Amino acid sequence: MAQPDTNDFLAGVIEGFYGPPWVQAERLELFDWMASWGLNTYFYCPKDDWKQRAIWRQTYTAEETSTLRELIAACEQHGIRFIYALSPGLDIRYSDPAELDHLRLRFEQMISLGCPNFALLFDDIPDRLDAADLDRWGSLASAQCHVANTMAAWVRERLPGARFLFCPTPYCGRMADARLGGEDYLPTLGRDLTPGIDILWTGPEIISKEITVDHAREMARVLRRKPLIWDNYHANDYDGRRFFCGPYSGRPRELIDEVAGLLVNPNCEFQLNYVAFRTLAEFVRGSGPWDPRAAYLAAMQEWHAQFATCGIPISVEDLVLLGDCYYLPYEDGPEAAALFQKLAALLGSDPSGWGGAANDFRATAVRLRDACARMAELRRRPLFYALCRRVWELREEMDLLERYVGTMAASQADGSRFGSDFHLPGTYRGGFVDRLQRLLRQTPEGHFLPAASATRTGQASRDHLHKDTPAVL
Ligand code: GDL
Repeated sequence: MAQPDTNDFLAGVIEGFYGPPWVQAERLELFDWMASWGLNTYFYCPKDDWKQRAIWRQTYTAEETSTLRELIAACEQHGIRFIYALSPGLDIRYSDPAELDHLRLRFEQMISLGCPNFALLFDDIPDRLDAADLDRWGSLASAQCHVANTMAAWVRERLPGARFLFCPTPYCGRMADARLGGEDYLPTLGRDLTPGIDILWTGPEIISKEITVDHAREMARVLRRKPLIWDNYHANDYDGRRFFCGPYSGRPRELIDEVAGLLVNPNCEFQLNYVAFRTLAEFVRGSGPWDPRAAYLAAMQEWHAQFATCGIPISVEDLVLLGDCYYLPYEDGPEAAALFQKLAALLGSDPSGWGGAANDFRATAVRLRDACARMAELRRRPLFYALCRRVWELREEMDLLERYVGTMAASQADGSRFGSDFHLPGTYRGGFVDRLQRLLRQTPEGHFLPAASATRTGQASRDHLHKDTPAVL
């Protein structure tokens, strides 16, 4: 298998999520990590840098340009390729020449700061054209190709070696199947987008569990170039309760030969991305079959150095147990999976038959609860701040469940009589959103059903709903 020794293969990080962009100190730390691990690309496109997307026509202020200049220079010093993107798709009028002037103005501003590479992104926008655009271009794909080809040519006149990236409106298999962007969007792109412009692609899904060689080859055929993977596997902007510190996985090493690069768009919280980046670097630089668990355990050993506390130390074993609870979107780590299985087995059976299994569960639950609590003692405060809201919740659940199992095992009493003064209705699992979430349930196949229909055969389900809808907020 050819290794991406040449700098042509893009391997690195996209700052491309929704929510607060990273701060400069985090980006500078990122570049140190990347340079020492051999990741070569940083792609700047935070969705909520509002001049990137919401008010893309406005140029940067002096203060903003100085931040960007510093960022570009830091990349250069670290031997990292800096790519800058604009996302004009929310309201661009493709057939209005003044819009191209706005794009040129911004790119000009970025070139003056030393920016070497550019991108135009058309993800997450309305997939329709106004009447003038429809009349002029006939399709969204043609309109976008016109803008991207014009801008790529303009950039390359000034920077002949520049890389130019394009993100389509349908950017994953599911969107393409749903004909987002109109009939033949992707074939039109393949045909009309200037060769040499890279096309970003997230795989079969927005958050792809797997990206196979066959999938990449099929996309290369349609797009007439190897896709450049925008990998959302570790992104957590869509769910504020989770983060993902599992290994880069679900992609075989052979994929490297089939794509123009692998760029990960990770957790919003910079501090929580150590394992994501470290294992990506290992994936890209190593050879032979990929062993995600081994890569995870090795990365956790390293990340552990950042978990020094001002109190009782956190062991690597405890960190792995905690990390396993926040593993990957479709997968718990094995230790979290085992803990869940044990608990589910206990709760599904009569306490009189629990025997040693109760104490077994309780020992792990206490370990996990205490590891969560100890995060408050981390010396690296930004790491604690990134973790605290999430591990607070896990700690609460572990505490409750451990006491529940303990009480039941001791008294072998009826479960409904167990109460916790720390978990009262309205404050525990309270809130409007939580109640909304319980009204609709999702089947494993992805269909949504009213929660009441789960047991619609009787009144029981409706009673259950009323019980779950506390008067206290
Ligand atoms: C997306 C967005 C991305 C976001 C991610 C995860 C692309 C091309 N765009 O659809 O900005 O962070 O999902 O929510 O992936």
